[in-house]
Amino acid sequence: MNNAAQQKPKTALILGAAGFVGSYLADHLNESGKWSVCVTKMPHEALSIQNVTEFDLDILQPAQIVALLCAVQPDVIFHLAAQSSVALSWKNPTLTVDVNIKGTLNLLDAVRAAKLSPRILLIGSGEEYGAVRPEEIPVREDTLPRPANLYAVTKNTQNQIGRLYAAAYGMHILSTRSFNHIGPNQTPTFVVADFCKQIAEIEAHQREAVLKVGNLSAKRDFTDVRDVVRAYAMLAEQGKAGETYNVGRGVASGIGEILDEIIALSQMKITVEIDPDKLRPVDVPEIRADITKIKAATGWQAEIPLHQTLCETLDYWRRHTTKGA
Ligand code: A2R
Ligand code: GDD
Repeated sequence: MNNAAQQKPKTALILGAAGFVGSYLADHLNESGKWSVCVTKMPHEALSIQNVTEFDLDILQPAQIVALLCAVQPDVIFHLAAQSSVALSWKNPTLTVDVNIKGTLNLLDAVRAAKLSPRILLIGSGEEYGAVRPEEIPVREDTLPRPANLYAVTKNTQNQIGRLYAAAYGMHILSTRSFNHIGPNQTPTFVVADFCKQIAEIEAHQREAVLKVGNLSAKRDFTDVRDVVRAYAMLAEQGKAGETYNVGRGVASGIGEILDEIIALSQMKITVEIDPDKLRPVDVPEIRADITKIKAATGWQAEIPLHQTLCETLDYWRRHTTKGA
């Protein structure tokens, strides 16, 4: 028997696992064979992840979190539960503040109340950097964050709470600043899933050949979700308490270029139209990660080419779109 087989698996707890990233992370941890995986979902959500123990949890209910932690006794907590949409944060600021700030505080206070000392990975956002100056791109973790939307404000507050609790209470909390992540099964609130879903519907004759878009001039740093969850697993084991790590490819792609690349994957003749509803009050022109720190700490870097992710995401939507007349 080798060493890995002899070791008792550690327990990983993924909060907010019914979202986009959760199932990829659970599958990745299970495949490594090193973890026993527990996951939570909101009571109204459904989960279809293999080999996990499932719990219902609303992170706005502190007593539920304490009871869960006492039952699970996690070695590592991946805090994915969030209001994750920048666009929705403009429309529902209160929900965004409640879930992303109060929810995180509830979690950290529950860990203290349960007298546990797990490693905790808080998932933040590249959006925290906000209005970066051109000379600050690619952005390093020590760049002054200037959040330019409410989602980014809440994630930056989460980061500060994490650092405060790590310093004040000796908790093993570290944070990511995750840049845009994409792949099959993402909700079409986000740009790549949105474009691919519309193209699949056009191909299936579910809608006319007009693709509705928002701001095409923005540049963002896109990474496949399967690379992202690899980074989370590595950081949970090798990251340093109190620290923040960028998780991104380190390459910025124009949204217009991505749109052209996805349209080129289709045989259809498609017209592009700006939908004013998809434009945001503020949209930072470019965000791109400097990934020196995570590379030095874990050796991680993105491996899956962007083109592959775009092809797989479009194919996912083709499989999930019913053919029209
Ligand atoms: O909003 P819902 O019903 O889709 O549920 C989301 C869940 N969630 C909560 N879980 C527990 N208690 C709450 N009060 C609560 N409110 C929302 O967190 C959803 O199932 C999950 C987040 O998943 P997604 O929105 O799909 O985010 P994704 O892409 O998996 O991102 C994971 C993390 C988040 O912290 C993002 O802000 C960051 O990566 O980019
Ligand atoms: N959603 C959407 N739909 N975005 C569009 C569209 C469209 O039709 N057209 C252009 N965009 C632009 C947005 O204005 C933005 O500049 C960019 O595409 C990416 O938008 P989203 O995919 O909605 O993602 P996001 O950058 O706002 O937020 C995502 O990335 C963050 C990290 O950088 C989310 O995954 C966040 O949870 C994450 O923290």
